[in-house]
Amino acid sequence: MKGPLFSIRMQASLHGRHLSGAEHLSTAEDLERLAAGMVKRALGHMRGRAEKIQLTIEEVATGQIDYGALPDLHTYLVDDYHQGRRAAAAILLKSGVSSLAIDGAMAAMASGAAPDGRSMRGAMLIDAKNGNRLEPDQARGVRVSRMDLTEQAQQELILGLQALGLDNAHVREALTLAAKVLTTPGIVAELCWSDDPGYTAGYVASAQQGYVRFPHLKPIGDERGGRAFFLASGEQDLSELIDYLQTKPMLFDRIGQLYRAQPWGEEL
Ligand code: WAQ
Ligand code: MG
Repeated sequence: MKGPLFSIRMQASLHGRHLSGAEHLSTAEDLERLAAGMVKRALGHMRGRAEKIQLTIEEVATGQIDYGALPDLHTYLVDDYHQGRRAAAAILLKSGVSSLAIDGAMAAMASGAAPDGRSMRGAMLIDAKNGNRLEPDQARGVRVSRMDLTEQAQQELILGLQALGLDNAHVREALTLAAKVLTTPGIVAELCWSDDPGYTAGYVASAQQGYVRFPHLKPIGDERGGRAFFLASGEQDLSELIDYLQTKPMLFDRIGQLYRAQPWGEEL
């Protein structure tokens, strides 16, 4: 990408509540197209049409941008969300997250992790050992931003995902977000499932296992989704970690391996 880059972020709300968000890093020439796409998304969301749309565009200092690779992608087929959650828990346990922290994260996401029982706008921060929630604002959570794919990586990813019958914006955006989360010092793993009622898939991401997706992590029709980032130790500097997630610009210029779906086997 040539010239300075801009961070472009969209946040849309309906009835005073968060509806939809999106974030990209873009050249000046691409801003208009991206802005139009974001407005379209906010107006055509599955859960209703936005009443308020905020777009924020800020130039990013080129010297601050770090480059990296996307994690490998795996899909394990599960019969339903019960089996999906058990499988996701097994992967998290292998990644060093305690049962206590896993159960707490899943219970919070399943019942709506915000204080009003709805989905949060961002992610929970959870101590991987004792399961304590560490994000300063339990309604907002922490929003990861300022990450994207390079043009070339995006093309490669689209082709690779198409070959697996898996190319959609949920997968591309979640992979990119998870990639940045995995570069964050102090984060050992992530758990996510969508808040879109029609989209039941979710994933666990960790450095060792990559991006491991499951077609079912919640029942169809459920509007409660969320993200949990598991922290290695509650002793690290939280404000530094949050600042990294929100503001460190990361561009992914390489994709990882994209594996075909296989049945989940408890032995994995
Ligand atoms: N930073 C932190 N948390 C976020 C962000 C962000 N930028 N965007 C969304 N969240 C949180 C928030 O609590 C949402 O309710 C929740 O994540 C889900 O967001 O491989 O679509 O955009 O098939 O609904 C994962 C599976 C799909 C993709 C994830 O998330 C696949 C998805 P959504
Ligand atoms: Mg959503």
